[in-house]
Amino acid sequence: RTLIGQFTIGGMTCAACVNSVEGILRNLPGVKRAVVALATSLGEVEYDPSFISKEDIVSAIEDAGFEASFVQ
Ligand code: 9UX
Repeated sequence: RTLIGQFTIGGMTCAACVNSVEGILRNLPGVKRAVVALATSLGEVEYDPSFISKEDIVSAIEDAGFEASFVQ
């Protein structure tokens, strides 16, 4: 099963922030695809909910020093 989650991500100010957030997301177990956009502060993550929850995804982003909240 695959779900798509959309997140607002705060605190990204340069392209390297985007790369680091995408890298964090792509390394999480159960994450199949992750794309983050600097201009809109939005991220989209395709994930398997039997491995990871949207709350865990938010926590992983926040542990890296950014703010995150789940949109839908
Ligand atoms: Mo850019 Mo982001 O110099 O954590 S990497 S601000």
